[in-house]
Amino acid sequence: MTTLTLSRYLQQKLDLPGVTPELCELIRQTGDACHRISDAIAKGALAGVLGQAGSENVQGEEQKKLDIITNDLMIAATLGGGCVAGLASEEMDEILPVPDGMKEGRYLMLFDPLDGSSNIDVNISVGTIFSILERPDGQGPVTEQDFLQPGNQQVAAGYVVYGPSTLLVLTLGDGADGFTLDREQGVFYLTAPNLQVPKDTKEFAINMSNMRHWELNMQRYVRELLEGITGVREKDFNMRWVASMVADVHRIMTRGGIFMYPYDLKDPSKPGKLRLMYEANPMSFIMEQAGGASTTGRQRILDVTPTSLHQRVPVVMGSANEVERVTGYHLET
Ligand code: P6P
Repeated sequence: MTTLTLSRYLQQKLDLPGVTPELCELIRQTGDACHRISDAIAKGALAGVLGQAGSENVQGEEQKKLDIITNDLMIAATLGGGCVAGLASEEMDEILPVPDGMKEGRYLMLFDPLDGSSNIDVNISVGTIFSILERPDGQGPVTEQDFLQPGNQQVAAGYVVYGPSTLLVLTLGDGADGFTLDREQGVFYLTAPNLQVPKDTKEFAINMSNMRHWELNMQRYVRELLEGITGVREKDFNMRWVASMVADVHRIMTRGGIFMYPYDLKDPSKPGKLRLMYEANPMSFIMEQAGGASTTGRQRILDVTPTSLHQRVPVVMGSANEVERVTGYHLET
């Protein structure tokens, strides 16, 4: 099977509006970082990279050693690469502008360097998520406000899932394509072109332990899934929950499903657990490009106007007909 490398694929995309050599170079740099991340994760305990780092991130979450290692790898591969004006990460309180003396590029990249890191110590799949925006016109150092663009402004987005194999799923706004890493060569090969999410599904993904904290209509919707043909639904459903968004969403990208981390009354100050800028937005862009849908339960996630870098949103994404059904439940706050 003569398969296309990521580099050749990107060259072929240059004729798309909005795809520039700089954007392609940034994606190549990110792919290189994810190759190194994959190697670090694969070594696990042998590299002394497991366990707690003894610090907390801006979310107040315990940081794993690999959270910091992977964040450093993403920065090392892109900050000085001439393609970005700045970076933002789940693991960093504030944005990271390109330092003086380094070449500034036209893009902003936001990322979750190790999504699902609570799974790393028990050897369950984790991932990297990245979102790429154009820097707004303007002079001087990039500011946090420059990053606060709605998801519909993304020029590219991708995730890498570190599982039995290391897979990259990427969109440049012209569909979503899957690549597999040849670890010996350090090359991503196109292995799943033009991903299409089935419009219907029999599989849902949610953390059921939070059920009592959901809005009543969300509780009703999930109860109906559990009741299957014994209730109002026309079929029975299966459930999966990996607790790594990248792994759960990749399964849906591959065979359909609906992923929900809904509005949660446990802590009204946090309307959901997942972060808009570097989890929900990139995954929603990819999902929509593959024919899926993604809402907060009330509105399209890509149309949410950001107010802060680490803000959270409720997420309902996956097979379009099922997402539409949930959103139609007129979830009341
Ligand atoms: P819970 C990982 O910590 C994460 O941000 C997502 O990757 C995942 O979908 C979710 O949180 C899991 O949350 O509450 O089930 O542990």
